[in-house]
Amino acid sequence: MNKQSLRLYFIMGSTNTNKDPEAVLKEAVQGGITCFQFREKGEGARTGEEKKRLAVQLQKLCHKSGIPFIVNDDVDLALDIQADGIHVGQEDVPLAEVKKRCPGTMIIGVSAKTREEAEKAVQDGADYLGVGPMFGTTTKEDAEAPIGPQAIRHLRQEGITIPMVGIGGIDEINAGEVIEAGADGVSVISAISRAVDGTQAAASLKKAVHG
Ligand code: 3NM
Repeated sequence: MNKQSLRLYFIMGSTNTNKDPEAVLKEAVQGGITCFQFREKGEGARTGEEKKRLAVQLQKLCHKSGIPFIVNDDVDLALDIQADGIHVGQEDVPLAEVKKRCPGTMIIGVSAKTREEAEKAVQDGADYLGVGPMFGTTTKEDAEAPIGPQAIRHLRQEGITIPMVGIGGIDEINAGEVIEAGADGVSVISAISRAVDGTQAAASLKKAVHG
């Protein structure tokens, strides 16, 4: 996968915003996001046909803007709507199974924080890693203690060379540290989804990761 497309990776589901998710994604695209992940999780999350309807709506917007559309965790949905990729955590479907079911062209992202998890993900064919939480976050209900940008620096020192993004509590102030530590990009939810002006928020983050 193209590392450049991981530079500003926006993640969102309907529970991450009080606004219309499509409107928020439009703002984010205008502000310069380079990748999008549909992550429909948490209390009140949509399921079944309703979830699919929202996914397709957001996917269309991404396609129009040439932005990769990645589905979190739900392999059936990703295959059904022919998403550009799928992202799985350590507790989700095993990577080997995802690889077996998905076409070789599909981007596969994996959450990993330790050297062991990262090496296994690379061996099993991950295209990129999501490493976190970098900083404190309240967005993910079961998020663990922050591991900081140094976790990315360590993984690089340990020889992990595949594309990596930092995630968790990242904003325009601390995004630069994550890049400096060796990440190819930053993943954010609330810094854009909860912003008053998503376009401005995305543009500020974009500036922070290019500076
Ligand atoms: N995964 P925010 S932290 C979805 O550590 C997610 O793997 C994490 O949201 C991990 O940008 C996280 O609002 C939440 O902090 C990110």
